[in-house]
This record gives sequence, structure tokens and C-alpha cells, in this order.
Amino acid sequence: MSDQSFEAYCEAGRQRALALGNRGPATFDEHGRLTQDILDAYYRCGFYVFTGVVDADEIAELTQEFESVLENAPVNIGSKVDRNGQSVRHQYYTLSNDNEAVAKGEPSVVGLISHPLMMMDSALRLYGHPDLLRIAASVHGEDFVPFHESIFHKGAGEGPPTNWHQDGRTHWDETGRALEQPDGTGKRHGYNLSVACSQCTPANALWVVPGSHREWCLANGGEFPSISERLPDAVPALLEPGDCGMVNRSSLHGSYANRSPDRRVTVLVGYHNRDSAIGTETTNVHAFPIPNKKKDICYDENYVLRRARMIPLAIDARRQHFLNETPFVYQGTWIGSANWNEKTRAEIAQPGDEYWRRDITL
Ligand SMILES: O=C(O)CCC(=O)C(=O)O
Repeated sequence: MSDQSFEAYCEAGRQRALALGNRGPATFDEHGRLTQDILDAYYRCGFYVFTGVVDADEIAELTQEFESVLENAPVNIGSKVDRNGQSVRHQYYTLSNDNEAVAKGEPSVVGLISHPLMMMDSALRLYGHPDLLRIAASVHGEDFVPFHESIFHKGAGEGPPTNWHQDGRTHWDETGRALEQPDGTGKRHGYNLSVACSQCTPANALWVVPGSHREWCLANGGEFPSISERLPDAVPALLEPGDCGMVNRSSLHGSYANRSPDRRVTVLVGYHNRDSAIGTETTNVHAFPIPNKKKDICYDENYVLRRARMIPLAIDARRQHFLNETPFVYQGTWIGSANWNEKTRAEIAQPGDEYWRRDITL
């Protein structure tokens, strides 16, 4: 299809997105819970865009730290050094190797960075952001637990596509209907919340099919569409820096290759409902340096509570940095010290026992 028709598709998608009624500031009631109109729109559409959640100074800190992490990416798959010849500190980069470019000595493209809480203090602090945690408590209950974190990087003109998919793999009935109820109760797959560090336009954004979270495409021998298909009902999650796109992991979502002149950087965090995690048997695809492996697992309480510790640790790291902010009070339980200091920094990064080894795929 021509560029012109992609532009037209993008423009139509923008109009559809703005007409859905699922975007605006995060507003909370007197108990600190999201107002019902927001929850209703989220449950109806399977995603919601919160505008203006993270302030510009914090986005600047995130972006600055992200740039140095990006600079330290392996120059090509398997390299131990970055493009400046410096040793690579972490092996958490998902790269696409274009063989022709590699033959010419050009660096690979970084599409995804996993486990930013260990690489960027600004990401750890973001993870303890009071409004993000109020949103989590509103959707998943006060004792919500972690999911997984990463940073999507769709470089200008070179960002790789993300195939259409639904992440949720467990909480469907045998016919492929979601166990999650229309009011958000029941066993569920949680959400991915993308915090925008750059502008997310139709050309570089994550796209979502509204209402698709009720039915599993893979049930009864079904398949996900190819990302070469421009789905007629899909809409882009349009974000300005500081906005957050919350996408039910059961929704069909994906992103087209970014051929636009604007790069996209979105920090992805997420949380789960505790009862949907503990005791669930599934296939974990996140508790690896990069998402290229899987293992069958049943999440026991110890696993979940050790991972849940990252929430109060992040709140404490944030409290030490943003002295004038009222910290969120987490009502869940966890195992381990929740004081952020050099000892706990070393504990969460202990080789072979890093915190992300207990990421929770549902
Ligand atoms: O942001 C993107 O392009 C993809 C995000 C995604 O696939 C996910 O959150 O599962």
C-alpha cells in the first residue's frame, strides 16, 4: 500500500481514537480511587489514555537516563561492547540485526529494553509514582502485585513493528471468552501501562482494537492477524510526553513499523490483581534477560510476595528524591526490606537472583 493510504489510515484512526471517550486526566474520588466514568470507559474499550500524569521534569530525567542506557547497547547481537567500544553493562537489549547493515559495520537497531528498574533509578522512581499506583489499586485492588517492566523504543524511520497480539494467555474459558467480567472483576490478565517520554502519533504509536479484550483470537484454532493488516477498527494510543496509555493485556494490540521522522519511547509498567496471579499455572515469557524464552510455572505466594517488594522499594526510592510529594501507601504484603539503599540495590541486582526472575506473566 502507498504511503498516502497509510497516512489516510492514520488520520481515520486518529478520528476514531478521539471519538471513543476513553481519554482525559486521571481523576480520583475521595478514597483515592479512579472515578467510575474512567473505569467504565476502560472496561468498555479495553484501554484508556490518561493525559498529563507525569510532569515534564520527571520525563526529562527519564529521557536523559534512557539516552545513556541506549548508548550502552551492544553494537550488534552478541557484542560485549557498545558503539563507542565501552563494555555493555546489561544484556537486556532486544536488537534487530539487519545483516546488510551489520556487514557495513553499522550498529543494530534497539527495539526494546527489558528490566529498566535495575538499569535506571528514574524508572524505579516512576514505578512508585502515586498516581500510577492509585490507578493500579483502582483496577486491581489495594493489594495489587507486579507484572513486568520494559521500554519500547521505536526509532525514527527504523522502529520495528510489534505484531498484533493479545498478551493474556491464561484466564479465558474453553470457548475463548474472557474470565474477566464486564465490570473488571474476575480472573484477569492485568494491563500494560505505557508512559510516554516522546510524542506518540498514529505513525509510531501502539494501536489497540477497542472491545477486543472479551474474546481470545487464539481460541478454537484462531490466529492473530499479521501486522501487515491495517485493521479497520484499530485506533492509535495518542500520547504526549507525560501521558499514559493503559491497555488491558487481553486487548488485541500491536504497532506498525515506524517509518515516521518521530521516534517513540514508552516506558511500560504493569500490575496484576493478586488473586489472578497466586496459584495460577501458565507459561512465563518475561522472567528472562530478554523475552526470547519461556517456561511453565505455577506462581506460589513466596514468588509473588518477593516480586511485590519492588513496589514499596520504588515508593521509598521516590520518597527520597521527590521530597515534597506525598508517597503512596501500599496496602499489599511483600517479603524483604522495603528501604531503598545500597544494600537493597545490590540485593535486587544479585546475579542469578535479580528481581525480574520473578516477573509475572499471566
Ligand atoms: O508499545 C508497543 O509497541 C507494544 C507494546 C506491547 O506489545 C505490549 O505492551 O504488550
